[in-house]
Amino acid sequence: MTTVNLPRGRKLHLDTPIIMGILNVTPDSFSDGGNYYQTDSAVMQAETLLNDGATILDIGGESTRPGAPDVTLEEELNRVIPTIKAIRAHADKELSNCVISIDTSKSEVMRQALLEGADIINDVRALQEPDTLTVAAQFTDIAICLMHMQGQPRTMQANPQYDDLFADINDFFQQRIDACKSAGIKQQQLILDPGFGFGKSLAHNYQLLARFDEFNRFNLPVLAGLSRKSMIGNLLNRTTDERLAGSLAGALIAAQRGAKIIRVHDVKETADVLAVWQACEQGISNER
Ligand code: 7PJ
Repeated sequence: MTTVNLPRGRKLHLDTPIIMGILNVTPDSFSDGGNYYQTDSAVMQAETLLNDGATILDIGGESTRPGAPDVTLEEELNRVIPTIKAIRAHADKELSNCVISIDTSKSEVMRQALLEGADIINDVRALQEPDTLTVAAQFTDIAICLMHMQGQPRTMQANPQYDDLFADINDFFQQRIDACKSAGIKQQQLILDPGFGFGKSLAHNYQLLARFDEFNRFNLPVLAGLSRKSMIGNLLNRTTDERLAGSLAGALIAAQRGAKIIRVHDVKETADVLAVWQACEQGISNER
């Protein structure tokens, strides 16, 4: 469980939590304002995220922010494929060899991204869209993040309701794990994510955070993504660019409750927080 194999013989070491840095290549991304639409600036941003301490770059061309417009296949490809190509072709080896995750729900975006060297599929729709299971099964040693969402991005925050929040999410995970296995994907390739903010009320989100460790029952790595989300903003009454401290608190709590991958915008600050926590853990074990 602590190591996940990736293409080209590489591995993700998850003994301690690692950081997935968000690289949005969208003109309407709510927190970056679409600053990285151009490939050049996306590559520069990729370099910064890695230097700041990210292990994975999560490249996304579709905004799944509540109410965001749908993106056509062509548009999404035009955003993410040139970015992946430019990173893989870069002279800086640390950059060209980095672990790339493709944040998409479309099978053709997955296919082209994986052909260009993406290592991880990060799908907020958990491989439920047409042909996605088939495409994912065709690539050896990729990792796949299956995220839970209730409803669809456009309407999911209208009135989310659950009979039993944890049972519903765990049932969903089991069903998607089974679907992946039936398609020929190995269980060890999978990462789970309860999906903060995706069809969840403020109360639901904090229940998830409080009992995040319950998702460890599958013996698969669990990812936490709450960076700058409304669960921080609505709790604190903060605009998107005032959510750093709240996001850091959330990241630390998730990590302490077993999250192995922390998906964030603010990589440098999150790396500092995790390093202080890890030093403390070391201090505790050195005392024994
Ligand atoms: C998540 C994501 C998340 C995973 C987004 C945002 C919205 N992928 N993609 N988990 N959120 N796996 O970053 O605010 O929570 S897009």
